[in-house]
Amino acid sequence: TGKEKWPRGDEKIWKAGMRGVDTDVASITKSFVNHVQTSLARQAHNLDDLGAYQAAALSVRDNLILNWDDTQLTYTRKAPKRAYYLSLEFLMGRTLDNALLNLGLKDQYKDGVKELGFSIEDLLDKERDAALGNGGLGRLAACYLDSSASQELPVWGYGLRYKYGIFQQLISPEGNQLEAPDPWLDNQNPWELPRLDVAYEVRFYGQAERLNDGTPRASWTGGQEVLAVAYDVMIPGCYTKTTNNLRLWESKPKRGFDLNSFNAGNYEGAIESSNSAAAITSVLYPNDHTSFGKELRLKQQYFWTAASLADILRRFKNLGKSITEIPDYIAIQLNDTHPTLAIPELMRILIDDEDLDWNKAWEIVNNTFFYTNHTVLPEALEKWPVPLMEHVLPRHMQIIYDINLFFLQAVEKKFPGDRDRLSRMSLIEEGFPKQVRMAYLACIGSKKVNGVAELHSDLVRTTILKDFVEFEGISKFGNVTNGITPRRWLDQCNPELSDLISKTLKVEKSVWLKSLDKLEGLLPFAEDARFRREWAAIKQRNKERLAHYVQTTLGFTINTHAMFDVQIKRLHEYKRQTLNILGVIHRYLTLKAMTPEARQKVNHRVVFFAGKAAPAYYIAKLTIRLIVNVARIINADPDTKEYLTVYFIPDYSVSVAEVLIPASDISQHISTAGTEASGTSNMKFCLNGGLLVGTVDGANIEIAESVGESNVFFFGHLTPDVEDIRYQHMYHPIPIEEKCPALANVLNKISGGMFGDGGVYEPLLKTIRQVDYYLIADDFDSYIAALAMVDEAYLDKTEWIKKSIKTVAKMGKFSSDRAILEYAESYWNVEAISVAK
Ligand code: BZD
Repeated sequence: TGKEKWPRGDEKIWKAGMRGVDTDVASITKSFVNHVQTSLARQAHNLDDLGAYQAAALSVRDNLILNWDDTQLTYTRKAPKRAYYLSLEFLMGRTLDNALLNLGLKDQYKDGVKELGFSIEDLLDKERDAALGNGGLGRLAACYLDSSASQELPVWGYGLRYKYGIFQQLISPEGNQLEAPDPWLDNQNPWELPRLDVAYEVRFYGQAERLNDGTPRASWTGGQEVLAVAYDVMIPGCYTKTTNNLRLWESKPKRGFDLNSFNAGNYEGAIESSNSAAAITSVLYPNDHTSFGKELRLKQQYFWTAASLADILRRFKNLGKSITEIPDYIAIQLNDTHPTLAIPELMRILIDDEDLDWNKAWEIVNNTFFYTNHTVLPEALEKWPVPLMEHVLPRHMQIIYDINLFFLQAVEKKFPGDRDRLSRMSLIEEGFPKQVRMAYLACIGSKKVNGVAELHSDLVRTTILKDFVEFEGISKFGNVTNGITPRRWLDQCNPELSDLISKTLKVEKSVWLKSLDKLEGLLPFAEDARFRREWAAIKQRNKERLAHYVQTTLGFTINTHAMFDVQIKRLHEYKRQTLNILGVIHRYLTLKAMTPEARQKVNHRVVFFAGKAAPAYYIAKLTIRLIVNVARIINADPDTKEYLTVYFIPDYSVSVAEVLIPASDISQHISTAGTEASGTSNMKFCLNGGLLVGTVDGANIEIAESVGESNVFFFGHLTPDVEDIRYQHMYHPIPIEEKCPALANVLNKISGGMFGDGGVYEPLLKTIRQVDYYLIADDFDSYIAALAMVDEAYLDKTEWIKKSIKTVAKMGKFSSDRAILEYAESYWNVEAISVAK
C-alpha cells in the first residue's frame, strides 16, 4: 500500500540509516576494510587470501541482502502466483564471481581489492564449492534458480542444508577412487542467512488412527518430532534487482536432549535421539540413478517436503485467501520423484487439519503439483517398501492406499475387466515386500508431467508412463528441454569469449546474456578472418589456463597445441566412459603399429576424463582404475606420447568444469541411445565453441538440429534398435571376435596385462564380453569412425573454427531462461514482476 508505519521510533532516523550500499570503488574498499575489522575481527597486517575472500564476500552480500529484501517486499505486496522448485539437490558451485557479474560489480571489486593489495582471481579461488548435488539434476536446479531471478520470476527453491556435500574424490596410486568427506561449511558460509526463527516440527513414526466419523480424517500422534530450521541463500538475477531465495532446511532435535535420561545417568541414550535428529541433514546421498530404500533417505525426503509445504502454506495463509484458492497462488515443481511425498502430505494437511472432503483436497493437489522426470532407466525409478513407509510415515501410507483405491476404481471404470492393466498401474507393486511406485504417485498427483528433452519425453510417454497416457490423455505429458545459464557457463567461465561476443555483436551483455538467441548475430563473422583469429586465440588461452591448472594441481605438463578431447560426467555404464577409454587404447595400438613417418601425419590429441563414481558402484570404479592405468602407460610411452596422452582429473566439481569446458575442442556425450534423458554439459561445451561427438540421444539431437548436422559428429545405433539388439545378445549372441575384432583385440590387451594386472579388470571386461547391455561392441566401429571424421575435419583449421563459431551462434535455444519461461508460461501460469529500482 505504500503507507506502512515504521515499527517504532522516528521515521526520519530510520530512513537516514537506510541509504543502501554504494558501489563506487572507494565505498567498496571502505566496506571491505570494515568487514575485516568488525565482522571478521581480523587485522590488516595479517589478512590472508582466505580472509580477504571472506571480507569481499560479506561486502557483496550486503548488496544482495538489500536487493533480496526489496524483492521479497514486492512479492508480499503484490501477492502474485509463485512457483516453488523442490529439489533434494542444488549443485551451486561458487557464488562470489557469479554474484559480482550478476550485480555488474566485477570491475569495481577488481580495482578495490587491488588497491588493498590483493588480486580478485586469487580471492575467487579461495571459495569452496557448494556441492549439494550429484550431477545433472542438481546443477539443473541451480541453473533454473539463476534464470528465475534473471527473468524476474517469483520462484523460490527448497532443499536441504547438508552438512557434507558430495564426497571429495581421491585417486590412490593404484588408480582406485577413494572417498573423503566434504566439510564445506568448515570455514563459515557467508552466502547463507540463518533464520533461526523460521522453524517447523516434523513428525516421524508414531500411530495413525482413522477417526471413522464419516470423514476421511485421521489423527497421527507419537513418534519422533524433529525441528526444521531455515537457512536462506540469496539468488541474484543478472542485471536486475530481483534477488530470489533458496531456502535450505537443517534438522535439529526438538528439545536439546532428553534431560530425564541424562539425569538418570543414561548419557548415551540422552544424546542418541538428538543425534538421530541431526543425522537427517548430515550428508547428501552420493548415488545417482539407483533407488536404495534406506530409512534415512526416506526421512530426508519427508523432512524436507513437510517443512517446505508448511512454510509455503504459512505464506499462503498470510494472504487471507480461502484454502481452495491454493492453485491460484502456488505452483510446486517436483524435481524428479524425490519430493513426491509432498502429494500425500498436502492431502494430509487438507483433510486432517483443514477438514476438506477427499475430492476437494485431491482437486487442489492435482492443480498444484508438476512433475519432472529425469530418467527412464528402470533401476533408477524410486520405489519405497511398504513396511518401511508404514513404520516411518503411517498416516501417509494410509493416504497412499486411499489414493490408489480411488485411482484404480477410475481405471476400472474406463477399462472394465482389464486386470493386467490394474496391476500394471497400481501405486503398489506386488512382491515381497510390496513397494510404492513413486513415479506413478507423482504422475497421478500432478497437473502436468514433463521429460527433459524431446526424445526423452517421447520415451516417458511411450514406455514408463504409457498406461497413464492412455488413461489421462496425452496433453498432460509434455516436454521442456533442459537449458543452462549463459551467465555461469559462458560469461563467467569464458570471460574473453563473452567480451569478444559483446564487442562483435555491439550489444551489451545485460541484453544478450538474457536473450541468448542474439548469438545468431555471430553467424556472418564466421567468414571474417580477423574474427576467426581472435576466436582461435581465445580457445588457445583457455587451453593454456587448463594446462596451468593441471600443472599446478597434478604436476603434469600438457601439450596445448594438441586437440583437447573431454568427457566429464558421473561415471556410469550407460554414459559409456568405457567406450571412450577402449577407443583410446585402440588409437594407441594403431599409433604403436605405425612407422615414425606415418605417425607424424596423425593429429595430436589429449584426452581428459573427470567424474565421480557412486561409492558402491563397483564397475564404475573399475572404469576409473582402467582410465588411470591406461594414462600411466600411454603417457610414458616415448613412441606415442607426443600424439596421445590421457588425464583423469580427480575430484570433478562445478569449478573444475568451469576450467575444462572452455578449453575443449571436442567433448564426448556417448550414452547408449535412449538412456541419457537430456545431458546438459553437451550444451555447455557447444556454447563455448567445443564440438560435440555423440550418440543420437537426449538433447544431443536437438543440439544437432540447432547447430546443423554438419557441425556435430554422430555415431551409433538408434533408440528404436537398442531393444532388438539386446534381444539378439540374449538369444543369438555373436562372439565379440566376430562382431568387432578391433574391440576384441583391445580387450585382450587389457586381459593380457598391458595396463597392469589384467585380472583386476575381468569383471569390467565381462560386462562387455558377455551381456553387453550398453552395446559397447555394437557401437565400437562406428565410434572409431566418428573419431576419424573428427581428425579429418580438424586438419582444416579454418573450417574447424567456422564450425565452432556457427555452433555458438545457434545455441540460443539452450539457455535455461528459455526453459524456465516455458515452465512459467505453459505449466505454472506464473508471471514476471519487476522490483522497483
Ligand atoms: O538429470 C540427470 C540425467 O541423467 C541427465 O540426462 C539430465 O540432463 C539431468 C537434468 O535433467 N539425472 C541426474 O542427474 N540424476 C541424479 O543425479 C540422481 C540423483 C539422485 C537420485 C537419482 C538420480
